[in-house]
Amino acid sequence: MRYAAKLSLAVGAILASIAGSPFARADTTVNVTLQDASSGGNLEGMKMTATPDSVKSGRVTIHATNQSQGLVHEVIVARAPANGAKLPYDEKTGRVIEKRISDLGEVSDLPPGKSGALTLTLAPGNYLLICNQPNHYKAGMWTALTVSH
Ligand SMILES: [Cu+2]
Repeated sequence: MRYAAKLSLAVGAILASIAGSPFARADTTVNVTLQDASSGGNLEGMKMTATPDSVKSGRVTIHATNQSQGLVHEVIVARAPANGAKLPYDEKTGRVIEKRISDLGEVSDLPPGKSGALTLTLAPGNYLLICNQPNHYKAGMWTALTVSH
């Protein structure tokens, strides 16, 4: 074997070992669907689904798709309050009080049928994904995301 070939094999082995290390994890994508009664099926309230709903820490892309036929939806990523407490909520506006939550980023105001994405670096912990269009959170448009080590 010629020296150059040996060298490239060695480099390949090193790259393979890096790829297998926890420092070179591929980005993770969480697909989030946003649905209401206009989306088809027999959904009465509103629904947000995250797939998967549990990921490893690091860079996570939230890819949101609004499957509604008529309503704007959105996804706000927030740290879940400690000890299972509820998010601060304003009954008058029908919205979670955004300035009182740890809002890490959002895919805002997605028109019906549209998709959008957001990439965040998430530490281990419990997160909530919510839609904060008026009354949507209360109608069930939120879901949990767990980030592990
Ligand atoms: Cu919504």
